[in-house]
Amino acid sequence: HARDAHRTDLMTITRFVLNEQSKHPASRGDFTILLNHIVLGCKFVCSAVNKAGLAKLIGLAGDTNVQGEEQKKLDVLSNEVFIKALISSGRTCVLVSEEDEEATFVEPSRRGKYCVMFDPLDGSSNIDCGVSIGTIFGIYMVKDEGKPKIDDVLQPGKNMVAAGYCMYGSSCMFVLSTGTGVNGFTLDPSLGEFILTHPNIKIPKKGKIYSVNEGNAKNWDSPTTKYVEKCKFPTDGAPAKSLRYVGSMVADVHRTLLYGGIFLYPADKKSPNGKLRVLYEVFPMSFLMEQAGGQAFTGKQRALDLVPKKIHERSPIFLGSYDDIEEIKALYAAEE
Ligand code: AHM
Ligand code: MG
Repeated sequence: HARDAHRTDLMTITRFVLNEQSKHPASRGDFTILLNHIVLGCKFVCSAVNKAGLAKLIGLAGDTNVQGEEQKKLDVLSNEVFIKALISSGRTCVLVSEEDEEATFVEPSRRGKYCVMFDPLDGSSNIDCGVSIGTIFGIYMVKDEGKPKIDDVLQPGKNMVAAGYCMYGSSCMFVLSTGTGVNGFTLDPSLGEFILTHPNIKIPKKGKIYSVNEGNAKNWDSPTTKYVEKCKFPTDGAPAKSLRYVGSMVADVHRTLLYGGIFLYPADKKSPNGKLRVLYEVFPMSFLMEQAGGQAFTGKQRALDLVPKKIHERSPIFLGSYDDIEEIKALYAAEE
C-alpha cells in the first residue's frame, strides 16, 4: 500500500536533492555536499536547543552582536557551528552571518563556488522561554570563483540559487527551495534524518490570518494602518482575520506558508527600514514565498528585486498569500 511504501521507502533530504541535481547533467554534487553541511549545522542546533534548559546553555555570553543586541550563548554556539561546517564543506567562498559584522572570505585552499547568507539562530527573544526559533539561509553562486568579492553577496534576491530555513519547534522541520518549488522535511530523531513530509508546498491563494507586531501600530505608515484595520473590520463583507504572532520569523512564516495569510514587518516612524535584515531574513523567506505561489513586497517593490548595498541592510517586508499581498500593494499604489 501507498502508506507502507512511504514507511519503508524513506525520502531523505539528501536523496531528494541528489534526485533533483541528477536532472542537471553538469552537476557534480557540490550543492548536495554544501546542503549536507547546512543540515548538519541544523541538527546540531536542534539538539542544542532541545537540551538548552538541561545543559544550562542558556544565558548571556557577555558579548553584543553587530546590531548591538545581547548575544545569547546559543546564538554564539550556533554561529560557530555553521561557520565551521560551511568552511569545511569546501564548497563556499563568502559567508555572511547575522552574528558577524564582517563577511567571512574562505581561504583559497578550502574555497568553492557558493556564497551563503544566514541567521544561525533567529528569534532571539524566544530562546529563553522555549518558544520556536529557527535558522534561515540563502545561497548565491559566486560570479568568478577565483575572485570572490563582497558584491557577490550584494545581488538581488532573485539571483539566489536556493534558500530555506530550519524550525526548531514542536518538531524540527527543514524547508527548502532550489528554485523548483518548496519542499518540507521533518527530522526523525530516531534516525537523525530529515524525511520528506511536505512535498511541493503551495500557499493558499488567500488566507484568514495576519501576523504583525501590533505594538508598533502608533508609528505605522498609512497603507499598513489601513490594511490592518481592514483585517479587523472588513468592509467588503469578508470575515475578519485572526491574528497570530509568535515573534520568531521562522515560525510566523512557516505557519503562513502552510495555512496562508500575511506576515508583515513594516516600516515605522522609528525604524524607516523595518527591522528584518535583507540578506538572511527577507530574501530567503521571499524566495520561498514566491516558490510556493505567494508574493513578497517591500512597500515599494517586489522584495526579490531589491539590490542591497550593505550586508546587514534592513527592509520592510509584506509576504504571504497571493491575494493578500495584492491588497497591500493596492494600498501602497493608492498613496502615490
Ligand atoms: P532577531 O534576529 O534579534 O531574533 O530578530 C528577528 C526577529 C524575527 O524572528 C521576528 O520576526 C522579529 O524579530 C520580531 O520582532 P519584534 O519583537 O519587534 O516583533
Ligand atoms: Mg535574526
